[in-house]
Amino acid sequence: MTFSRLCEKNYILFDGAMGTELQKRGLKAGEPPESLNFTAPEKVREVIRAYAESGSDIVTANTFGANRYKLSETGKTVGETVSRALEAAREAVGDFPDILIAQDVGPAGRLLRPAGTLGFDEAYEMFAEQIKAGVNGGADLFVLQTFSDLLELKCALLAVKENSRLPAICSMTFEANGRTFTGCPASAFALTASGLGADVIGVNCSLDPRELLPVVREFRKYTDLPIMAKPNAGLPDPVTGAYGLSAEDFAADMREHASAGVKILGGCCGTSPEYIRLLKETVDSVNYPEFTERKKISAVCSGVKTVVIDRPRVVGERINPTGKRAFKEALKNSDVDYILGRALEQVKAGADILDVNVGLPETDEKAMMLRVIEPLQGVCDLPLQIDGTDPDVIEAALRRCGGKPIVNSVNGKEESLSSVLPLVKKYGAAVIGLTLDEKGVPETAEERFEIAKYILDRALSLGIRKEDVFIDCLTLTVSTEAGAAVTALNAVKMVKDRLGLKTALGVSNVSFGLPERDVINAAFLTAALNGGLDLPIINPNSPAVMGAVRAYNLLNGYDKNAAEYISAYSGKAAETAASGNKELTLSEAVLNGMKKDGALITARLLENIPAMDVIDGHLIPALDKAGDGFESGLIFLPQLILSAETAGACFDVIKKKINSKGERAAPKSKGKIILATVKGDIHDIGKNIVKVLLENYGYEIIDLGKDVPPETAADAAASTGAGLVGLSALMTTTTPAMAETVALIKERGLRCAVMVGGAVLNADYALSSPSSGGIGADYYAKDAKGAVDIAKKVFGEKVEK
Ligand code: THG
Repeated sequence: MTFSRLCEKNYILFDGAMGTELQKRGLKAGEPPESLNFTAPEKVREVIRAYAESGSDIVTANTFGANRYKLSETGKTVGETVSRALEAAREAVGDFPDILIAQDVGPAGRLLRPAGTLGFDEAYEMFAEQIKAGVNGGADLFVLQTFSDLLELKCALLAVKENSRLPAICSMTFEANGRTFTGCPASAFALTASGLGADVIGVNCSLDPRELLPVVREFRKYTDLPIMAKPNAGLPDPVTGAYGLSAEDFAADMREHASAGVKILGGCCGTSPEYIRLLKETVDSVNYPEFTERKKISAVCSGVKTVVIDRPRVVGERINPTGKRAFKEALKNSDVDYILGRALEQVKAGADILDVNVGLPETDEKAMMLRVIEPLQGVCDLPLQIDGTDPDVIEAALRRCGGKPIVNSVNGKEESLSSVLPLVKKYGAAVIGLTLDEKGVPETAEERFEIAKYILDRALSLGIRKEDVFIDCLTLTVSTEAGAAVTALNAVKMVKDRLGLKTALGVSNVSFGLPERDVINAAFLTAALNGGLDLPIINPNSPAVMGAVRAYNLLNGYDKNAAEYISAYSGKAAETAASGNKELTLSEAVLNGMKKDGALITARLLENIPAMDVIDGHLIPALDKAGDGFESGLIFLPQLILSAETAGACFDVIKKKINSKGERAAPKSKGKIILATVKGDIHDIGKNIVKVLLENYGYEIIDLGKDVPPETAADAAASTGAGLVGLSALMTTTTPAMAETVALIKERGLRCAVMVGGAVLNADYALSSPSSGGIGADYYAKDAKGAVDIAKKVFGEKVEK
């Protein structure tokens, strides 16, 4: 059986949970499930066998965490673990010849830069090792699942594509807000993974079938690929560990997924062979819905934001050294913060997409591109447009873009077509085609149209979608070419009408060499938009030019109730009268994770105001703002981490200043808090979020890490005199260790409060006494924000509602 043959079936049945099934069979808390491939392979076989007997078309080998980082504690190599796991799976399904075996590939377990410390190349090597082991061990396909960072998923998928020819199912884990934990929306995932050559787009874990239904419906708008859904069986009961949804309810709810056109159905945490058996009965009684061709859309995205090009979208041109002395200096000095500043400026001014050009003679363009692209995606959430001619530079940038970027550009020259288009195809990008060829820029619109047609044909022949080809009919300057503007406009109309393609134009080119350029740029832009221009490449900081875009959108019905227009200009007069300058504030630097700027602004502030006032009046409010933004979903974890780091850099400057004056050393923290994931539990992601947030609010955190024994926690509470201890547990099996830790702290008579949190707890269970089966904590933190409120209460601060 092959995967493509399997796709001819009505529905494809996946399996259910591996982890919770192995726990039932004695997997100890904290023990890597992959160890059982060696110590108890019969249990692994038993689980897989049961899924085969329940009707699974695909079963999963016990390899979810089989990567070099997570296996380090087992003493086994990736190669031997993967090969053992695949062997166990093969033995288990021996007499089911049609069942496929998927190698399970989970995330690295460490965050990628800029939010974490793991480099892209390092992560790639890690995934490649796993994939090669799977190929050698005879896996039939890969299932990359439970990912939350789109860049990490991309890294893993590239490792599959570049080291095997096997199919890849890509699945991410979504929260109730329709985004992953790092802020990736369903649309960005579907666009990016489809472009990179995934075979299936899916969702697994975290929520129950009903909660995940909107996510799979959203997938359908952005991809034609088969869709997979493997929800959890609800949430576990904190005391019994039983999951909320029975097998019957789960199967009934999954019927809606089947009717919505989800092709591959299975389960995640809490589901068992019984769930799969009932799920099979369900799908056997539903007919896969007639696949209606979806409306073709043009769209690009970053790892956290999708931009659909269904109306004019502004491409900011300011990350470009052309004609700018300061920018050239910044490139020569590798001053990344300068470039990030230009990015933020444009985001603020209303850009939808950012063009990134760091090419300068006598500098290493590729090195610079690599230096810029990572922090750029940390501070701004817009999709990028990679501007360059060197295929090496373009590819380097494409690999590290956590989304679907635009390549700017390819042109009609053979050399360009044959080197750039394959990259566009491989990385699933969109591309701007310039209407010039070996003979230069044609004088007539007709000839430019012919080149556009040729570029489109070449793109289509490589399998690039028509919707991803944008044509730039080339703006030349009217100062030397009287007919330049008219020719470009005529060509735009022809490309729109006859080819139906989206169009781009470097609008500002039109006015090179003339005074008051914005006057010309704005007028040309309006004419071009009326002629069908979709992607004006402009300076969004120019009020006249941005005004032309806003007015066009309003006049053409894209701006409902004039909401965008009003929000851009209301209060404008008051604002310009009051401020006058546009200097970056400390708050902006912190919120955008700009360490160097933050440090500089702090130093400047310290020249005029006392250190404590800089902290209380500037830094703490900035951190509060970041915390608020995170809670209300305006910013996401990577940005929160960056802003915490930036605040740290600012504190360092303040500390130095205070020390040099012989004043009191470190700024006072609002209170000391110990955090730990309890013994037996290796999930520290929840604890880490709480940590970041508490630090953001100015508390000093002593982080004991994960798998922390009760004694260690109690000892630390005693020796540090912390006023609050926070304990986290994510598995039902580790809540007893939590109760033990609380008991020990109380037993020793330590004067600190204890708060507990984690997905498997509820207030009742957390706060009730151990004698009645509870944990006996002083406080229950429902989420990270709850932990902050508790800290405020404990340390005597007002809790805002
Ligand atoms: N088509 C496509 N891409 C492009 C262009 C295009 N990318 C580059 C360019 N043209 C669009 N970007 C710019 C960037 C800067 C300027 C014009 C277009 C510009 N710079 C001033 C100068 O050179 O004098 C500097 C002004 C300053 O110092 O602030 O005008 O056509 N696909």
